[in-house]
Amino acid sequence: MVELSAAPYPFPFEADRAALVIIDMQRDFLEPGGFGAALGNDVSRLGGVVAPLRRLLLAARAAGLFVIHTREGHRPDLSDLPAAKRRRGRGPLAIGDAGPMGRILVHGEPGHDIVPELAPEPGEPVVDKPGKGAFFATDLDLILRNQGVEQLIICGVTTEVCVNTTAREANDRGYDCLVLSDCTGSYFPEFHDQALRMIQAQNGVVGWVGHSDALVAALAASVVHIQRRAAS
Ligand code: TIU
Repeated sequence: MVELSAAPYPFPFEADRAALVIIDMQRDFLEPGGFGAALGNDVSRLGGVVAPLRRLLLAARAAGLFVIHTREGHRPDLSDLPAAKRRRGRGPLAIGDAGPMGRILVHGEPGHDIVPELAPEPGEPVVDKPGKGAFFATDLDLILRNQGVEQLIICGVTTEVCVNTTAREANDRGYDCLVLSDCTGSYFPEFHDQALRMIQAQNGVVGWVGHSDALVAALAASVVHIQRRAAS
């Protein structure tokens, strides 16, 4: 166990019980012409997350930490898209409409892909999620429990929407969550700050907030490849 600097108090990191969960680092949220832009957002605000998250991802792979990616999106026939989700927030383009990166937030389209810098490697599960939370209507919980995971390092976008929803879902399911401030991002800086405050408030009512520097250092210092415990 390594104590990582975090708020509201150090996070007791146990690498063999932990997973790095990377939320929705998709072109649809980070690049012009996708879902984020269709909602009226300045997508350039998320760009700063890629470099620190890539550094962490490479450190996690080198150390053997379990890595899992999520993607928000829908079936091409939109049968898993609630009518309310399609109606709400629609700008010039709605979910399922054709845009410059293909149909907005639809499986298999270029915009649905994870950005190349963070592309999943073999052995890293990719969970497709129709909602904001990564546990809703997915097999994420099953995958994590099968791997003996009890701690989640949560990164990705956006801090107050899919990251926060996922942290809350995970917290209620009994996982300890560490959310990394520099590896999460929002279209709204004030929402990013407040979302992180909400997680750590009340002595960690949802979890911990830390920085990737501490985790990267801990992973780099691990002399042996992490031996993950399989669930018994
Ligand atoms: N709109 C917004 O900030 N986020 C989303 O719709 N999805 C995710 O956060 N992934």
